[in-house]
Amino acid sequence: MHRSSRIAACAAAIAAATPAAPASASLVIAEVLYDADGADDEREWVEAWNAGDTPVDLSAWSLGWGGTTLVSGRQALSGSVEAGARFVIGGPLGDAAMPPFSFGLAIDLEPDLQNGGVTADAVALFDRPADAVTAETLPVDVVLYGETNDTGLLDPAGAIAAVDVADAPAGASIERGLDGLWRIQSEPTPGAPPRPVPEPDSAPLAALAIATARGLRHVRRRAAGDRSVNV
Ligand SMILES: [Ca+2]
Ligand SMILES: [Ca+2]
Ligand SMILES: [Ca+2]
Repeated sequence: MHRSSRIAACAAAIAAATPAAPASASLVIAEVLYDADGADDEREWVEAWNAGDTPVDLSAWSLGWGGTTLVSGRQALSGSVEAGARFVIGGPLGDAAMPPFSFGLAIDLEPDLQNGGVTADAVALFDRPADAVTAETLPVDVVLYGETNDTGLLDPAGAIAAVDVADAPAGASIERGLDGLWRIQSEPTPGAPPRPVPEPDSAPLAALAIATARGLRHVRRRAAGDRSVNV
């Protein structure tokens, strides 16, 4: 074999033996039902979404949750999430009020997920096994629900996390829309994409604009005839 051919063959062999750099995994929390209608135990769940373009092996990931820290509860994960797929963790009991769905990982989340309230609670996703996660571990994704982050729960950057969404009533979930914003979802979508965000009802805004225009005209008329009107 010619020397240049041997070098080319050697380079090709090295390239074949070197795994491609893994694409950055994009597993995120997509929906959480933490407050079931009736008893919560065995009926809470978390939906994860693989927003990336490669499968994610969940054995290297874990969930955490709580109100004073992100790891009052921790759950080791297992299974695999295909690119673009959604994976529901929890239960193992289903809910007759929802469309049929199956758990990717049917497991009782213990202790139960916090139920929000004035002090916000959180569910977090970690890119390491549960036994390697401590209260100091930063999550790769986190959702806070309730009113205020009084306990200083941290976001993936290590900053005090913002509260994402108000407390959902029993039977409703919190869901991350395709626009990335969290909302209360009265009709949960376990294992399925979020519903399109409804168009804001423009009628109240139009009525407000008309009322404001009328009010301004009224004030201007009075101002023209009565210099004491305080605009
Ligand atoms: Ca439970
Ligand atoms: Ca709960
Ligand atoms: Ca969903």
